[in-house]
Amino acid sequence: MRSKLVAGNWKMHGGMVQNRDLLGAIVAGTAALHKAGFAVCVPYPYLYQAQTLLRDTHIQWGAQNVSQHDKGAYTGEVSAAMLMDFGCHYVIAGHSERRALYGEDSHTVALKFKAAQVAGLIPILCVGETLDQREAAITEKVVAEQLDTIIESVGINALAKSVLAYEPVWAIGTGKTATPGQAQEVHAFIRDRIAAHSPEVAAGLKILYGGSVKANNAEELFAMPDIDGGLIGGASLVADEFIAICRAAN
Ligand code: G2H
Repeated sequence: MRSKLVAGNWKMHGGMVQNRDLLGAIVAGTAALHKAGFAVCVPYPYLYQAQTLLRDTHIQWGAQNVSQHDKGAYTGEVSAAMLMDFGCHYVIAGHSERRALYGEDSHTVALKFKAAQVAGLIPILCVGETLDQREAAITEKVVAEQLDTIIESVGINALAKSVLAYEPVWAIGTGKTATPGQAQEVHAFIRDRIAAHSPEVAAGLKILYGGSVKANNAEELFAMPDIDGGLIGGASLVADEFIAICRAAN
């Protein structure tokens, strides 16, 4: 039986004062929830603050991106080993905003995924289709390509040590959530595709849903058999919303 995970993706939001209040509220508000796991993926400059405030709590933390390189002349980049220095547990790889705005293709995402695992991080690998792709009825083709590139590159056993997130691009930050049925359909497709390589890996892998998850839709999404929690953007910045989503997963 897979346990659920709720991970916040703060994107480029935050500030020292509001982070302290938000993290304090999340720690307190989820203290009685012992079944699911909880994490926040914060901007790089706040990793030290997250480590300081969360180290003795049940909330884990991570980053939103990582370099595919170990070290070197890569101005502005941050390595996986550096993230480990700040106690990170997770790192998001291949978020659609990175793919669309920063030109990260599936090959680059695979390199980042590998670099994260080599350092000891758990990658949260995001896949998902755009609205045009959904309307052209190629959702499965797009998601399969994103997934297959990773599996071919890292192998099925490495995939087992990661978390997947299905995030339909048309549902991200738009207020348009996939219906539980629409999300479940793609989650089941992803799990089946992985099962073709290894039924054990498929059965154990967490597949999160991301895209406008809110307190008022989390419960029905998380009730779906192949949805193992959520990657939460906007709603992870509001303590009450995020705590309610965590409660829905517990
Ligand atoms: C999708 C999600 C978090 P939001 O990007 O990864 O963001 O919940 O704001 O749609």
